[in-house]
Amino acid sequence: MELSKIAQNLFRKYPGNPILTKKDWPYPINSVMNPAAIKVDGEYLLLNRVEDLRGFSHLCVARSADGLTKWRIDEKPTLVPDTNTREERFALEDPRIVWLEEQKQFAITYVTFGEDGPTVALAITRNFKTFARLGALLPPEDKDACLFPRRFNGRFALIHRPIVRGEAHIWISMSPDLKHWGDHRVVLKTRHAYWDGVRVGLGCQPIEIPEGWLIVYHGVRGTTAGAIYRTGLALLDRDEPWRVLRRSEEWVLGPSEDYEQIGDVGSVTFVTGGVINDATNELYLYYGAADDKIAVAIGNMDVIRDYIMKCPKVSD
Ligand code: BMA
Repeated sequence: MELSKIAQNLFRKYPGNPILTKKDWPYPINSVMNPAAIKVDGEYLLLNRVEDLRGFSHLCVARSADGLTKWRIDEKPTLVPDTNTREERFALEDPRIVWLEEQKQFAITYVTFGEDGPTVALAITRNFKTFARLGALLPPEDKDACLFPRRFNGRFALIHRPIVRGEAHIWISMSPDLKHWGDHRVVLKTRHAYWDGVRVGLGCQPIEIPEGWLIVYHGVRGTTAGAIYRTGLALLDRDEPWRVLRRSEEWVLGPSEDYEQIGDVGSVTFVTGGVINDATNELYLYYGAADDKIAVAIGNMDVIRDYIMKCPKVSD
Protein backbone atom coordinates (compact mmCIF):
# COMPACT_ATOMS: atom_id res chain seq x y z
CA MET A 1 0.00 0.00 0.00
CA GLU A 2 2.69 2.43 1.10
CA LEU A 3 4.80 1.66 -1.97
CA SER A 4 1.84 2.20 -4.30
CA LYS A 5 1.36 5.63 -2.78
CA ILE A 6 5.01 6.54 -3.43
CA ALA A 7 4.77 5.14 -6.98
CA GLN A 8 1.74 7.32 -7.71
CA ASN A 9 3.59 10.47 -6.69
CA LEU A 10 7.08 9.67 -7.98
CA PHE A 11 6.68 11.76 -11.12
CA ARG A 12 4.71 14.93 -11.65
CA LYS A 13 3.57 15.82 -15.11
CA TYR A 14 4.84 19.21 -16.19
CA PRO A 15 1.90 21.67 -16.19
CA GLY A 16 3.05 23.06 -19.56
CA ASN A 17 2.54 19.67 -21.26
CA PRO A 18 2.54 18.87 -24.08
CA ILE A 19 5.89 20.55 -24.69
CA LEU A 20 6.03 19.81 -28.43
CA THR A 21 3.29 19.17 -30.96
CA LYS A 22 3.02 19.20 -34.75
CA LYS A 23 1.98 22.89 -34.56
CA ASP A 24 5.51 23.77 -33.42
CA TRP A 25 7.14 22.17 -36.46
CA PRO A 26 8.81 24.28 -39.15
CA TYR A 27 7.52 21.94 -41.90
CA PRO A 28 4.25 19.98 -42.38
CA ILE A 29 4.06 16.79 -40.30
CA ASN A 30 1.42 14.45 -38.90
CA SER A 31 2.87 13.97 -35.43
CA VAL A 32 5.91 14.10 -33.16
CA MET A 33 6.58 11.54 -30.42
CA ASN A 34 9.00 9.21 -28.61
CA PRO A 35 12.14 11.40 -28.40
CA ALA A 36 15.64 10.41 -27.32
CA ALA A 37 16.98 12.98 -24.85
CA ILE A 38 20.45 13.96 -23.68
CA LYS A 39 22.44 17.00 -22.50
CA VAL A 40 24.69 18.48 -25.20
CA ASP A 41 26.87 21.55 -24.54
CA GLY A 42 24.82 22.35 -21.44
CA GLU A 43 21.54 22.26 -23.36
CA TYR A 44 18.75 19.71 -23.49
CA LEU A 45 18.62 17.98 -26.86
CA LEU A 46 15.67 15.93 -28.05
CA LEU A 47 15.99 13.70 -31.09
CA ASN A 48 12.33 13.42 -31.95
CA ARG A 49 10.52 10.84 -33.99
CA VAL A 50 8.53 12.81 -36.56
CA GLU A 51 5.89 11.17 -38.71
CA ASP A 52 5.38 12.81 -42.09
CA LEU A 53 2.14 12.99 -44.05
CA ARG A 54 2.82 9.67 -45.80
CA GLY A 55 2.97 7.96 -42.39
CA PHE A 56 6.76 7.46 -42.55
CA SER A 57 8.95 8.56 -39.65
CA HIS A 58 12.32 10.34 -39.56
CA LEU A 59 14.29 11.98 -36.72
CA CYS A 60 14.55 15.71 -36.03
CA VAL A 61 16.51 17.58 -33.35
CA ALA A 62 15.06 20.20 -30.97
CA ARG A 63 17.12 22.07 -28.38
CA SER A 64 16.20 24.01 -25.25
CA ALA A 65 18.16 25.69 -22.44
CA ASP A 66 15.83 24.51 -19.66
CA GLY A 67 14.47 21.28 -21.18
CA LEU A 68 10.91 22.53 -20.92
CA THR A 69 10.38 25.67 -22.97
CA LYS A 70 11.59 27.66 -26.00
CA TRP A 71 12.52 24.68 -28.16
CA ARG A 72 14.55 25.44 -31.27
CA ILE A 73 13.74 22.87 -33.92
CA ASP A 74 15.96 21.97 -36.89
CA GLU A 75 14.49 23.56 -40.03
CA LYS A 76 14.76 20.25 -41.90
CA PRO A 77 14.74 16.56 -40.92
CA THR A 78 18.02 15.74 -39.12
CA LEU A 79 18.27 12.03 -39.88
CA VAL A 80 16.17 10.43 -42.62
CA PRO A 81 15.95 6.76 -43.62
CA ASP A 82 18.45 5.55 -46.19
CA THR A 83 15.73 4.24 -48.49
CA ASN A 84 18.28 2.42 -50.67
CA THR A 85 18.92 -0.05 -47.87
CA ARG A 86 16.64 -2.98 -47.20
CA GLU A 87 16.32 -2.26 -43.49
CA GLU A 88 15.61 1.48 -43.79
CA ARG A 89 13.18 1.27 -46.70
CA PHE A 90 10.41 3.15 -44.90
CA ALA A 91 11.21 4.76 -41.59
CA LEU A 92 13.38 5.53 -38.58
CA GLU A 93 11.56 5.37 -35.24
CA ASP A 94 11.93 5.65 -31.46
CA PRO A 95 15.61 6.58 -30.89
CA ARG A 96 17.62 6.39 -27.66
CA ILE A 97 20.95 8.15 -27.08
CA VAL A 98 23.93 7.58 -24.79
CA TRP A 99 27.26 9.37 -24.51
CA LEU A 100 30.13 6.90 -24.84
CA GLU A 101 32.75 8.54 -22.64
CA GLU A 102 35.54 6.20 -23.73
CA GLN A 103 34.93 6.88 -27.44
CA LYS A 104 33.90 10.52 -26.88
CA GLN A 105 30.87 10.19 -29.09
CA PHE A 106 27.10 9.82 -28.95
CA ALA A 107 25.58 6.47 -29.84
CA ILE A 108 22.05 6.62 -31.24
CA THR A 109 20.08 3.40 -31.42
CA TYR A 110 16.83 3.54 -33.35
CA VAL A 111 14.24 1.29 -34.89
CA THR A 112 14.47 0.92 -38.65
CA PHE A 113 11.36 0.00 -40.53
CA GLY A 114 12.26 -1.97 -43.62
CA GLU A 115 11.32 -4.83 -45.90
CA ASP A 116 11.71 -7.44 -43.17
CA GLY A 117 9.99 -5.61 -40.32
CA PRO A 118 11.36 -3.51 -37.48
CA THR A 119 14.88 -3.98 -36.20
CA VAL A 120 17.47 -1.93 -34.31
CA ALA A 121 20.33 0.01 -35.87
CA LEU A 122 23.15 2.20 -34.62
CA ALA A 123 24.43 5.61 -35.69
CA ILE A 124 27.35 7.50 -34.18
CA THR A 125 27.71 11.28 -33.99
CA ARG A 126 29.70 13.98 -32.22
CA ASN A 127 27.63 16.99 -33.25
CA PHE A 128 24.12 15.86 -34.35
CA LYS A 129 24.89 17.22 -37.82
CA THR A 130 26.93 14.43 -39.37
CA PHE A 131 26.27 10.79 -38.57
CA ALA A 132 28.14 7.54 -39.21
CA ARG A 133 25.62 4.76 -39.74
CA LEU A 134 26.74 1.37 -38.53
CA GLY A 135 23.62 -0.42 -39.79
CA ALA A 136 21.32 -3.02 -38.27
CA LEU A 137 22.65 -4.76 -35.15
CA LEU A 138 20.43 -7.81 -34.92
CA PRO A 139 17.78 -9.51 -37.08
CA PRO A 140 14.13 -8.40 -37.01
CA GLU A 141 11.85 -8.30 -35.20
CA ASP A 142 13.52 -6.08 -32.62
CA LYS A 143 12.82 -2.68 -30.99
CA ASP A 144 13.46 -0.50 -27.93
CA ALA A 145 17.25 -0.72 -27.94
CA CYS A 146 20.00 1.24 -26.24
CA LEU A 147 23.69 0.75 -25.56
CA PHE A 148 24.98 1.06 -22.02
CA PRO A 149 27.32 4.06 -21.85
CA ARG A 150 30.35 1.96 -20.89
CA ARG A 151 31.80 -1.48 -21.44
CA PHE A 152 31.64 -4.46 -19.08
CA ASN A 153 34.84 -6.50 -19.02
CA GLY A 154 35.74 -4.99 -22.37
CA ARG A 155 32.40 -5.74 -24.03
CA PHE A 156 29.58 -3.43 -25.07
CA ALA A 157 26.10 -4.27 -23.82
CA LEU A 158 22.89 -3.68 -25.73
CA ILE A 159 19.49 -3.73 -24.11
CA HIS A 160 16.74 -4.52 -26.63
CA ARG A 161 13.37 -6.15 -27.14
CA PRO A 162 13.24 -8.92 -29.74
CA ILE A 163 10.04 -10.86 -30.33
CA VAL A 164 10.80 -14.53 -29.68
CA ARG A 165 8.07 -17.19 -29.87
CA GLY A 166 5.61 -14.32 -29.95
CA GLU A 167 6.84 -13.16 -26.54
CA ALA A 168 8.05 -9.59 -25.96
CA HIS A 169 10.62 -9.55 -23.13
CA ILE A 170 13.65 -7.28 -22.58
CA TRP A 171 17.02 -8.85 -23.43
CA ILE A 172 20.70 -7.92 -23.11
CA SER A 173 23.31 -8.92 -25.70
CA MET A 174 27.07 -8.42 -25.60
CA SER A 175 29.60 -7.44 -28.26
CA PRO A 176 33.37 -6.85 -28.45
CA ASP A 177 33.10 -4.51 -31.46
CA LEU A 178 29.49 -3.24 -31.82
CA LYS A 179 29.10 -5.57 -34.81
CA HIS A 180 29.09 -9.16 -33.58
CA TRP A 181 26.58 -9.84 -30.84
CA GLY A 182 26.27 -12.83 -28.52
CA ASP A 183 25.53 -14.01 -24.97
CA HIS A 184 21.89 -13.08 -25.48
CA ARG A 185 20.00 -13.17 -22.19
CA VAL A 186 16.41 -12.42 -21.18
CA VAL A 187 16.49 -9.79 -18.44
CA LEU A 188 13.00 -8.46 -17.76
CA LYS A 189 9.98 -10.57 -18.68
CA THR A 190 6.36 -9.66 -19.07
CA ARG A 191 4.38 -10.48 -15.94
CA HIS A 192 1.19 -12.39 -16.53
CA ALA A 193 -1.93 -10.56 -15.29
CA TYR A 194 0.03 -7.43 -14.32
CA TRP A 195 -0.14 -4.01 -16.03
CA ASP A 196 2.97 -5.13 -17.98
CA GLY A 197 1.62 -8.57 -18.91
CA VAL A 198 1.55 -8.32 -22.71
CA ARG A 199 4.79 -6.56 -23.74
CA VAL A 200 7.69 -4.82 -22.05
CA GLY A 201 10.42 -2.68 -23.64
CA LEU A 202 13.15 -0.27 -22.57
CA GLY A 203 12.05 3.32 -21.96
CA CYS A 204 14.87 5.87 -21.72
CA GLN A 205 18.60 5.09 -21.76
CA PRO A 206 19.91 3.18 -18.68
CA ILE A 207 20.77 5.61 -15.86
CA GLU A 208 23.75 4.81 -13.63
CA ILE A 209 23.08 5.41 -9.92
CA PRO A 210 25.17 4.27 -6.91
CA GLU A 211 22.86 1.25 -6.46
CA GLY A 212 23.19 0.00 -10.05
CA TRP A 213 21.48 0.79 -13.37
CA LEU A 214 18.08 2.38 -13.12
CA ILE A 215 15.89 1.06 -15.92
CA VAL A 216 12.76 2.89 -16.95
CA TYR A 217 10.64 0.58 -19.08
CA HIS A 218 7.22 0.48 -20.68
CA GLY A 219 4.69 -2.23 -20.07
CA VAL A 220 1.54 -2.99 -22.00
CA ARG A 221 -1.81 -4.20 -20.83
CA GLY A 222 -4.28 -5.44 -23.43
CA THR A 223 -7.90 -4.42 -23.01
CA THR A 224 -11.04 -4.71 -25.11
CA ALA A 225 -10.51 -1.04 -26.05
CA GLY A 226 -6.85 -1.55 -27.07
CA ALA A 227 -3.42 -1.42 -25.43
CA ILE A 228 -2.52 0.78 -22.45
CA TYR A 229 1.17 1.86 -22.35
CA ARG A 230 2.54 2.63 -18.89
CA THR A 231 5.98 2.96 -17.29
CA GLY A 232 7.72 0.96 -14.56
CA LEU A 233 11.17 0.88 -12.96
CA ALA A 234 13.80 -1.80 -12.43
CA LEU A 235 17.33 -1.90 -11.03
CA LEU A 236 20.11 -3.89 -12.73
CA ASP A 237 23.44 -4.87 -11.21
CA ARG A 238 26.15 -2.29 -11.85
CA ASP A 239 28.82 -4.72 -13.07
CA GLU A 240 26.63 -7.52 -14.42
CA PRO A 241 23.64 -5.65 -15.86
CA TRP A 242 21.92 -8.86 -16.98
CA ARG A 243 21.16 -9.45 -13.26
CA VAL A 244 17.93 -7.82 -12.10
CA LEU A 245 18.04 -6.63 -8.48
CA ARG A 246 14.70 -4.88 -8.01
CA ARG A 247 11.53 -4.27 -9.96
CA SER A 248 8.51 -2.11 -9.24
CA GLU A 249 5.26 -3.98 -8.85
CA GLU A 250 3.22 -0.97 -9.86
CA TRP A 251 3.57 1.51 -12.69
CA VAL A 252 5.00 4.93 -11.92
CA LEU A 253 3.63 6.79 -14.95
CA GLY A 254 0.57 6.17 -17.07
CA PRO A 255 -2.00 7.91 -19.22
CA SER A 256 -4.43 10.08 -17.26
CA GLU A 257 -4.47 13.50 -18.91
CA ASP A 258 -6.40 14.44 -22.05
CA TYR A 259 -3.18 14.84 -24.06
CA GLU A 260 -2.29 11.22 -23.18
CA GLN A 261 -5.76 9.83 -23.79
CA ILE A 262 -6.64 11.60 -27.02
CA GLY A 263 -4.44 11.48 -30.09
CA ASP A 264 -3.40 9.15 -32.91
CA VAL A 265 -3.25 6.27 -30.41
CA GLY A 266 -5.05 6.92 -27.11
CA SER A 267 -3.87 5.71 -23.68
CA VAL A 268 -0.17 5.83 -24.54
CA THR A 269 2.68 7.21 -22.43
CA PHE A 270 5.88 6.00 -24.12
CA VAL A 271 9.13 7.12 -22.43
CA THR A 272 12.24 7.19 -24.63
CA GLY A 273 14.49 9.89 -23.14
CA GLY A 274 15.77 10.80 -19.69
CA VAL A 275 17.96 13.69 -18.54
CA ILE A 276 19.00 14.58 -14.99
CA ASN A 277 18.78 18.25 -14.14
CA ASP A 278 21.91 18.51 -11.97
CA ALA A 279 20.86 21.81 -10.42
CA THR A 280 17.66 20.36 -8.96
CA ASN A 281 18.61 16.64 -8.85
CA GLU A 282 15.48 15.88 -10.86
CA LEU A 283 14.99 13.32 -13.61
CA TYR A 284 13.16 14.64 -16.66
CA LEU A 285 11.44 11.79 -18.46
CA TYR A 286 10.45 12.65 -22.02
CA TYR A 287 7.66 10.64 -23.56
CA GLY A 288 5.34 10.34 -26.49
CA ALA A 289 1.76 11.13 -25.43
CA ALA A 290 -1.00 9.35 -27.39
CA ASP A 291 1.55 8.81 -30.20
CA ASP A 292 1.31 12.37 -31.55
CA LYS A 293 2.90 14.81 -29.11
CA ILE A 294 5.70 15.08 -26.55
CA ALA A 295 5.35 15.53 -22.81
CA VAL A 296 7.68 15.48 -19.82
CA ALA A 297 7.35 14.06 -16.30
CA ILE A 298 9.67 15.14 -13.49
CA GLY A 299 10.82 13.19 -10.43
CA ASN A 300 13.35 13.73 -7.65
CA MET A 301 16.34 11.36 -7.98
CA ASP A 302 16.71 10.75 -4.22
CA VAL A 303 13.05 9.77 -3.93
CA ILE A 304 13.31 7.54 -7.03
CA ARG A 305 16.41 5.78 -5.63
CA ASP A 306 14.72 5.31 -2.28
CA TYR A 307 11.63 3.88 -3.98
CA ILE A 308 13.49 1.40 -6.22
CA MET A 309 15.44 0.09 -3.19
CA LYS A 310 12.13 -0.56 -1.43
CA CYS A 311 10.76 -2.49 -4.42
CA PRO A 312 10.81 -6.30 -4.19
CA LYS A 313 14.04 -8.17 -4.88
CA VAL A 314 14.07 -10.23 -8.03
CA SER A 315 15.64 -13.68 -7.82
CA ASP A 316 17.74 -15.01 -10.73
C1 BMA B 1 4.95 0.53 -29.86
C2 BMA B 1 5.92 1.31 -30.72
C3 BMA B 1 5.87 2.81 -30.41
C4 BMA B 1 4.49 3.35 -30.17
C5 BMA B 1 3.74 2.44 -29.21
C6 BMA B 1 2.34 2.89 -28.88
O1 BMA B 1 4.79 -0.76 -30.34
O2 BMA B 1 5.64 1.08 -32.05
O3 BMA B 1 6.45 3.51 -31.49
O4 BMA B 1 4.59 4.63 -29.61
O5 BMA B 1 3.70 1.14 -29.76
O6 BMA B 1 1.50 2.92 -30.02
